[in-house]
Amino acid sequence: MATKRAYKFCFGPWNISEGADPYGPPTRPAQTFDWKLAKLKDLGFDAMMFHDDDAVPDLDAKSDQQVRREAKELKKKLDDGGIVAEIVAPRLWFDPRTIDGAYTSNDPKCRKYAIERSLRCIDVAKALDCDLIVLWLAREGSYIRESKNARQCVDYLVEAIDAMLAHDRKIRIAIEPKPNEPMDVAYVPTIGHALALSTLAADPKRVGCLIESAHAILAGLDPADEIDFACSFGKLWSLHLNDQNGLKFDQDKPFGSANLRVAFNQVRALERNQYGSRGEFVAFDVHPFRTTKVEHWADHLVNSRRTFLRLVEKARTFNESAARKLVADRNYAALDQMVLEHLMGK
Ligand code: XLS
Ligand code: MG
Repeated sequence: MATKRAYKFCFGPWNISEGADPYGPPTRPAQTFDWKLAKLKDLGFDAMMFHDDDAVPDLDAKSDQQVRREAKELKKKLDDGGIVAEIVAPRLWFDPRTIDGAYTSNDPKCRKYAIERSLRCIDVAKALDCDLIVLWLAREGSYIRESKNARQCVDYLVEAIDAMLAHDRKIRIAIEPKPNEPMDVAYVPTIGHALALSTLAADPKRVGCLIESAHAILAGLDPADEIDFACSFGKLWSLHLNDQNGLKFDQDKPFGSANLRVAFNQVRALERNQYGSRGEFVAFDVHPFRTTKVEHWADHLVNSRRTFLRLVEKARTFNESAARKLVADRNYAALDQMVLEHLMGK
């Protein structure tokens, strides 16, 4: 590879989670935000990702003025620690008004709430000097196909995106697709859907995407191809690397933990597209295992970064000219083995 760029890394407070799952309570005690921020600094990460209410807890109960004041206080705390806010994402899946969808709820009052909440999220981002809003469209889809009009829902999504773009002329929106969970079927399941949606927005230049490895795998896709696809349009503005063992619940495993070769190919795709050279961050949307002890609480983050950097080395030392010869000769059996040998250390 011609360039030897350094990557910048981040994670969110939710990535130091307490181990609860739908079948059992937390296995680790809750930690404060300040503890998590200190941990992020100690580990040498560069930025933090936020949901709007990670930045300003309980923000629905607060006035606009109070939200802005608390966001400014957080900004000072981040500045003191030399940490930037990479993204802010509206958490649109917890409130009772988002039970049947946020932007695509059948109830106009609920849709109104979702848009207003998203505009407040932008105010929080502005106070944090962050111009990138992530939309994980958690409940935009259906449990029962006949319960919603999918054609209408596309218009609702565009209406919400346009309201956000109009609220602040500087912000950009990165759509994070996921095909299912919590929904049976989501309206924006892949990067192709996200980018198609962006063309309907009032200002398509300000709508891009975020790829999460596990979400692509859940859609039956190879995340490396999703990366190349998004980069072909200049639209990959953020990235959630993690891993996923097949088609089951969203696992958010450490990067490379389930399939090292799939991880290698993601890194190779990032390298060839020079991801990061326009200021983009590599985020790890990973969770500790339920079994993780308190003293190993951040190991999944450190391990993900270590694996990523080892795979950058692997991508940069991959014998590209030998690979090209095998491709020209259509000797894919040898190419296949060459990749395995390279990953196994030869
Ligand atoms: C959940 C999502 C979430 C987003 C931010 O699966 O990945 O963590 O990244 O809202
Ligand atoms: Mg994510």
